[in-house]
Amino acid sequence: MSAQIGVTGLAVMGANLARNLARNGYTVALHNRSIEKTDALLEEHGDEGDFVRTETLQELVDSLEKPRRILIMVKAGAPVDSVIEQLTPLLDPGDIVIDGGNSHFEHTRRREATLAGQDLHFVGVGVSGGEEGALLGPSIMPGGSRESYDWVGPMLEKISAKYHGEPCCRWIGTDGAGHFVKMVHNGIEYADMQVIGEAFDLLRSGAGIEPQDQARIFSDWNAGTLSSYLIEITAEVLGHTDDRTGKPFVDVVVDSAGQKGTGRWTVVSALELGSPTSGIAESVFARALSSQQDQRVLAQESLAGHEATVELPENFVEDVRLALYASKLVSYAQGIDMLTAAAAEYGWELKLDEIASLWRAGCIIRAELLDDIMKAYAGKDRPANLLLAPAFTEAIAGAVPAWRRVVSIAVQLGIPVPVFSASLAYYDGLRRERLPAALTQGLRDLFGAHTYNRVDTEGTFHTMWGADRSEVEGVDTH
Ligand code: NBP
Repeated sequence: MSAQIGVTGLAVMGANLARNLARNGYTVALHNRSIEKTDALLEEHGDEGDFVRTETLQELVDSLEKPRRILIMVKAGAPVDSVIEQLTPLLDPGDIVIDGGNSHFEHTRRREATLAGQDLHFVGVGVSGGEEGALLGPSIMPGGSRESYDWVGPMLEKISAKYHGEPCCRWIGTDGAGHFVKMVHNGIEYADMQVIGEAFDLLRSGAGIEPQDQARIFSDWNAGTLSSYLIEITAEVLGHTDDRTGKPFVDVVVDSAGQKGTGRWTVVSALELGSPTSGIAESVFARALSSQQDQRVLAQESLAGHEATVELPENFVEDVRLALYASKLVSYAQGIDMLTAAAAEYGWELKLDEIASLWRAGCIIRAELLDDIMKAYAGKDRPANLLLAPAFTEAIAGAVPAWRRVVSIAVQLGIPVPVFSASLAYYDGLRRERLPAALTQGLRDLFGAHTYNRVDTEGTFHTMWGADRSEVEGVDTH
C-alpha cells in the first residue's frame, strides 16, 4: 500500500498531525529519527487509521505515492536543515517537502530557493493551535509555490480547523509567507496575553477584585465583543484553586513569563520593516522584565513609587474592559500593518481578509473580532489601517474615554500597563496632525546635515547652521 503522505518527526506535534491525517482517511507513512516514537505512536493509536511504519528515510520515501509529500515536524533550526539534506538526494523532481514547524521565515525563504533549484517544492507551513489543535484541527498557514498548494492544499484544508464549515487553511503566498504570517500571529498572541494580564493587574491591585471574582468577570466579557479563546481560558485559570495550598492558582505560580522566541522574531522583523509595532514589542519586553527577578527584588526595596490616592470611577470594571478591547484592536492593527509592509518588501500578495479568516478557529488568537476584521478587508475599499475601517473607527471611539481614564489611573497608582499605554500612544500618534518629528528632522539637519522637506514647497533643503543660517536647496541626502 502506498502512503499518501509521510511524516518525519513524531514528537507531540508530528504525532498529532499524523493521527489527524489518518483520522481523515489518508494513509500516513511514519518516520522518526529514533524508532521508539514511531512504535509508541503505532502501539497507542495505530488503530485510528492507515499507517505505514518506516525505519529509515529511504523506507519513508519508498513508501510514498508520487509526487511524494513529506511533512517534516522536527525541532526548528538546524534539525530541519539536517533532515532536508538527508532527504533531498532520495527524492524525484516535483516531490514536495513540507516544513510544519515553527521555522523562521527567512530560513524558509532560503530553503525554498535551494529546493526550487533542485526541482523540488518546499512548503513552509505555519501551524497554530498547539498539541490539541494539531490533533483536532489547527489553523494552517501554508507558503510556497501556488503549484505545490494544488498537491498539499486539499489535505491541509481537510485536517484544519473549521469555522462554520470553512477550513482555516488558505494558501498564503510564496516562499516564507506562511511562516511570516504564523510569526505575526504569535506576536499578536503575546500582545493579547499581555493586555489580559494588565486588565487582571488593574482589577486586582487597583480595585481589589480577587481572582475567583475576576474569573466571573472574564466569563462575562467572553460573552461580548471580547469573546475569544484567550479570554475564555483566562476565566478558567483565574477560577482555579491550588490543591496544595488552597490559594488562587495564579498566586502560587512564579511571575516570570517564558518565551520561545517567535514574539522576539516579530519585533525584530517589525524593526527591519519600519512597522510601528509598539504594542507587540511592549508585550515581549514585559516578559523580559518579568524574567529579571534579581533586579526586581532589589528595586522593590529601593525604588520609590510615590503613588497617588485615586478614587476609582464607579464603572471601573467596564472601563478596563474597554481599555483592553481598544489595546487589543491596536495590536491587531499593528500586526496587519506588518503584514502589509512585508508583502511590499518580499513580493507577497497577502490577502488580509483570508488571513483573518483562517485565524477564526483552531489557533490561540481565535476571536469573534476576527470575523469583523475579515469583513473589513473583504471589500474593494481596503482601509489603510485597521482602525480606519468604519466599524473599528466607531468601536474604538467609544472606548477612548475609558481607555484614557484607565491609563491615567494606572500611572497614578504605579501599576505598569505597557501595552495599554503604548497602544494609546500609537492611537494618538496616528491621529495627530503634526508630530514632533519635525523637530527631530531639524536636529538631524543641524548635527548631521541630513536635510529636510518643507511643508510649503517640494524639494530637499539644508540650513547652513554653522554659518549664516541661510537655506540651500537640492543637497544630497546622507
Ligand atoms: P520538538 O520541537 O520537541 O522536536 C522533537 C522532534 O525533533 C523529535 O521527533 C526529534 O527526534 C526530532 N529531532 C531533533 Br530534536 N533533532 C533532530 C535531527 N537532527 N534530525 C532528525 N530529527 C530530529 O517537537 P514538537 O514539540 O512536536 O514540535 C515540532 C515543531 O512544531 C517545532 O518546530 C515546534 O516549534 C513546532 N510547534 C510546536 C507547537 C507545540 O505546541 N509544541 C505548536 C506549534 C508548532 P528524536 O525523537 O529522535 O529525538
